[in-house]
Amino acid sequence: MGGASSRDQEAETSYCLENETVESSNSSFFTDEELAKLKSDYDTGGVEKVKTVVQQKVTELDNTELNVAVTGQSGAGKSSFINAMRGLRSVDEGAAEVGTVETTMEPTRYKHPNLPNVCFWDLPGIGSLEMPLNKYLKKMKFKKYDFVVIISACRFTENDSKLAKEIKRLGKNFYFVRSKIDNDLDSKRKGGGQFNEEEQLEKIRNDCVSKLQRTGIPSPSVFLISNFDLNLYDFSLLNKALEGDLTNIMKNMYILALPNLNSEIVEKKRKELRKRIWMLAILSGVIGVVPDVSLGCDTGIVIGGIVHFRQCLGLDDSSLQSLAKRAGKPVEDLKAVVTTPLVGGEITPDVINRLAWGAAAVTISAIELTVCFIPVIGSIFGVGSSFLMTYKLLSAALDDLTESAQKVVAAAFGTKNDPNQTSAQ
Ligand SMILES: Nc1nc2c(ncn2[C@@H]2O[C@H](COP(=O)(O)OP(=O)(O)O)[C@@H](O)[C@H]2O)c(=O)[nH]1
Ligand SMILES: [Mg+2]
Repeated sequence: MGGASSRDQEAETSYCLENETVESSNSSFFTDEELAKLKSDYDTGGVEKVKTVVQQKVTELDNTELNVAVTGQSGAGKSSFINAMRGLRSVDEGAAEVGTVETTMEPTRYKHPNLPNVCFWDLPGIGSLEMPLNKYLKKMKFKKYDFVVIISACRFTENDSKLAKEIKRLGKNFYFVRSKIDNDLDSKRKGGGQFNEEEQLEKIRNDCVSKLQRTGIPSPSVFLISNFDLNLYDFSLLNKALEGDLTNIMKNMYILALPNLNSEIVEKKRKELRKRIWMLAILSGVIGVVPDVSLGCDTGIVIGGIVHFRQCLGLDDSSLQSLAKRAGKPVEDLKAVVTTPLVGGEITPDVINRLAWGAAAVTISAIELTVCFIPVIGSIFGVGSSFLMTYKLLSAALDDLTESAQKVVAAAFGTKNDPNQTSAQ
């Protein structure tokens, strides 16, 4: 990429439409009313007026917390589930201790390694402290959590059911998770005779459902998982259920916090991260606001955005180390498949300039246009616009990082659901 003048020429012809079919309701963090207000603000005050509203939304995004409570009997696999969700093995630094008897009445908080606003709370075992349920409910303050996961390793009890009803009464969502499915299948397999995995899973599911029905939950959903390999069984169904229930911002945080297990998760993360690009581009300003001539836009915003993408896509050094350990592979094997210089070092204007993205066409999804700025594309995407450069650089960076994240996940786990690959503890 050359100097400012060559960039300007490139910018003139450099946007095109992408045919992306995304649900419009999920395409931004704004409600319909907020979007309407944004458009009228733009009409009366231009980008400068819109900037304040966008800045507020970015601040809201950065400050929102997602608090997940994990409860169930002692030994059910609560701590193991939390570790798996945080991409850690039980022996890793910062992991929740596994296999220990709960002696405290206090929930323990575990922050997500890359997203400190996402917290998992390891609750004391529901039946382990000889405490009446009412007292447990009061002490655990379920109101403060965004949703609750109730884990069982064998059968859901009446306590689990009562707990679920109380959580529902408080207006919170709960999810029944049946852990240690790997153990169940192993014993069945070793038991001899005909073995059909799908049949066995269905049997376990039905058994959990009927036990819960007997305790008074009319149509419960139960998700079967192994904390040793979230790529297997019902973990993706649990995610789907959660995505359907969570608000836009919470859903965004939940998806970004997921461990990188397969290409589907990486792609979901890309979609979520993309929602931020136009907002950051707005904050970077429009014509005449060029705080850093070397990139033609606000360098701090671009670099900050790329660092955020890299972490959420699990490409920072410590995420790669954790992934390598989980996959039982040397971290060098994972780093070897990375194709972008945005991984493995400091991101500077020089590194970004060397990628020569300025010459690339910008792809704007139809949805982004309808949601945001169709009528103003001429001015906002105009020649020399800081908005355009930021939009271009962040879109290209996100594409490059996503491509590398896909390769890393494939190198770590092989193809999805390959039974010969494990992410064991
Ligand atoms: N096979 C298998 N073992 C598990 C699974 N989840 C937990 N465990 C084991 O079950 C024991 C209790 O797990 P832990 O997470 O400490 O349970 P907690 O008391 O509910 O926190 C430990 O030995 C774990 O290694 C699982 O999904 N599969
Ligand atoms: Mg525990």
